[in-house]
Amino acid sequence: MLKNIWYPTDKLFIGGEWVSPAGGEVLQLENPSDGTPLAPIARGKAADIDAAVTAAQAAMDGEWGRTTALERGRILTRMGQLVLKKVDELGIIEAHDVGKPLTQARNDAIAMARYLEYYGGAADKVHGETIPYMDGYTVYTLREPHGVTGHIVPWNYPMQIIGRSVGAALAMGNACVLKPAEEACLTALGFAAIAQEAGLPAGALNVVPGLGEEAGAALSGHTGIQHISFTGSVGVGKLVQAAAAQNVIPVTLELGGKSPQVVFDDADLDAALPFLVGACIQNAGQTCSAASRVLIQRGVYDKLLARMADSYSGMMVGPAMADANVGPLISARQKEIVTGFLAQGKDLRLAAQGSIIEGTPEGGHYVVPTLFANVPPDHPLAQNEIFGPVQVVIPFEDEAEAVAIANGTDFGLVASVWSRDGARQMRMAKALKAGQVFINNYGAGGGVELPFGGVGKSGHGREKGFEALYGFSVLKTVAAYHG
Ligand code: TXE
Repeated sequence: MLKNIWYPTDKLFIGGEWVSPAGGEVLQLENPSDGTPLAPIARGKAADIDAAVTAAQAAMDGEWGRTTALERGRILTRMGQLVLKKVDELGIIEAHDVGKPLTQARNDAIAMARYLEYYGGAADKVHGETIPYMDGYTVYTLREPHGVTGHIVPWNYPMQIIGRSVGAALAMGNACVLKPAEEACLTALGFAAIAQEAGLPAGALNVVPGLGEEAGAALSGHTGIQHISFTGSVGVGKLVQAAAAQNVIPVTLELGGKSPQVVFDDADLDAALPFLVGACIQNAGQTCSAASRVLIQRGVYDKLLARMADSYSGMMVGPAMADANVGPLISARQKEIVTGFLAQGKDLRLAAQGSIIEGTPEGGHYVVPTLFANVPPDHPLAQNEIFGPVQVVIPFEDEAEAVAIANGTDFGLVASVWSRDGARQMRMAKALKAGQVFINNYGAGGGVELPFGGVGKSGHGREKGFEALYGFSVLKTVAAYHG
């Protein structure tokens, strides 16, 4: 059991209060590092989602709806400052709950604080415009909140995803109902405690943990929400979009990918190497933007593959609190998915694998980082999101082939290009099918300012940056005739 949590973990946060779920049931969280029970959480269901949506609507009609943009920004800024004060606590909680190495978990808390700082600063800087029109008219636009927004988040980066999605929605004046993942939701509840301490008016944020098919489905199909933001699997994303369609509300879907890094013969290989490996292995490969495919031009293929293999051979897997390179996967189920993919790779050339730290608990969900070479682009391991520490390397001859392979999956989240040739960089940036393309880097440090989202089965809509604020608001046109 995890000690030193300063807020209740087996309650829902609705209307500014910690309450028990209507059905009185709990679910048990597990520590992925050793498989032991971590904490009981509330099993929220449809009735609780209903109560949360009602509380959010009441907030829109009450104090929160009257809160000025300036004040919303100040509250978010205070929330960010409180998160920063609690970075150590939140990092430890997340490391236990998600299983990610402590340093990565701590960095997630810092990122959440940064989202709150950014959206706090932006809250009073989003505005409409005046439009020159026919004589006798004054026309202008207003940016208004949708109203009640639903947020269904996964377990892989709870703090970052809550920061970017709920942070932007609150900045625009929406009232939020957040359904965190049943596998990891402790920091979502911590976020509620921090909102309360920062003085966020009651009902502006409501947190209802529970199962996807119960609380999640109830939220996405609720007639009282005006927008839904979902991060998770493609299959559930389709269900969420279908449910939203019944109520004709907008949806933001962030569904993961099979992101490629494309390395040309003229690339700076020393600079590329840490990104090529690190961008896949971070969080044990359980990252929507994981660079799970590396495409290497023939001229440097053998040399670079050998260096990547060396990195893999040195990688250590261990419990989150041991702060190894790679932690466990989130659950036995996720481990089963990943080992199933590894079994499909039996026919492939195994380039290298990492190893497990001695003394690592048997009950944890560990998979050693695995690198496959010479993988055919249409192989299942080169086509499917594995969501584990598994990377495939694919050779290519020329630019045209690189583009065809890179674009040859159903996904389109992130891509990167490694080359010293400026014209090629520009051609590739245009040709790659992805929501974001990085040139001679991967992820650009994850800056909160950079809009983020996918094309194809990676989803639609943009989070992060200013773009998210437009997504979490509605444009109203006002045309006044005054003669
Ligand atoms: O995702 P789910 P899972 C991918 C990744 C992974 C796979 C399965 O490939 O292997 O999805 O992971 C809620 N209505 N990603 O099973 O089920 C659920 O409670 C409404 C990529 O964890 O999509 C949780 O809060 N909501 C991804 C959230 O959806 C429902 C991150 C995500 O769970 C629901 C996670 C329903 N019927 C997984 N069913 C990324 N883009 O980063 C579940 N949920």
